[in-house]
Amino acid sequence: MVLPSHPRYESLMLRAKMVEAYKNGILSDSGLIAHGRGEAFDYLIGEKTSLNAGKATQAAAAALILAEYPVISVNGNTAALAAHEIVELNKRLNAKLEINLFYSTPERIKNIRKVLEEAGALEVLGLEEETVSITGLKGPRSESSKIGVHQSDVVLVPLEDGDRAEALISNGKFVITIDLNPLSRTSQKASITIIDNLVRAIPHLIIEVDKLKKMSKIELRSIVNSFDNQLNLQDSMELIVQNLITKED
Ligand code: PTJ
Repeated sequence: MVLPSHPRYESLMLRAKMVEAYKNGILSDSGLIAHGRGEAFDYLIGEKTSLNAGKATQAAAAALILAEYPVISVNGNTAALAAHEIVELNKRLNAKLEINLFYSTPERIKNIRKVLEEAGALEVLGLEEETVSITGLKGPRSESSKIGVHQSDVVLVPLEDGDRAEALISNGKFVITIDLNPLSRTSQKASITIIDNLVRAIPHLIIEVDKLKKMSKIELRSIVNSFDNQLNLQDSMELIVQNLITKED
């Protein structure tokens, strides 16, 4: 048994949650590996929300509030780690929730739908509705719901794969991602990248949405326009370098 005093306690608890989600047919086998990569980057950023992640979260909240047709895309890792929080965020934004899987199987879609519905989701897209292929992508992951991602102006895609993120941008979407790796293609290509663990980023996003909802459109636009994703990613990389120099445990 891992004691709460263990320095990696929270990280190990999350790992156990992912193993459980894999056994329950929610997470793909590659999702476990992706989580391990995330763990390594989380360790390097200090396992806490950085100042620059806070700035990106604020800009993401502003963009999502301003959106005319916001959509939150859910994959296995997101459902396993933050189903309740994603559903809560979705309700605050009056957004659409769509299941989009890289390693798609009818069984996993069914299981993820159940997790989201149990977390309180009233409508889940990505199941039976008509789909449209995202230009520039091939295969099952190119399909997106006609009344979901296809119609969106702003899309939140946590832990997205690089090809899909790039294709969404080329299709004119404003793409917000959450990814612990500032070097990933998704991080580099997205309109706004939150370099933080999904389990910290979504609750912070909910708090920011609540705060910013009182602001005018002009103020919100100014927050989005003054955000520079490349500069923010650079800050995350500098944080990692600093931590590598000074880290003790
Ligand atoms: O559920 P599916 O079938 O859609 O598959 C989802 C995965 C994540 C397996 C798929 O999209 C994939 O292969 O993703 P990648 O290309 O491995 O990218 C995952 C990214 O998420 C990596 O850059 C990881 O560092 C990052 N990551 C992993 N865990 C977390 C994370 N970022 C934020 N929070 C995490 N908890």
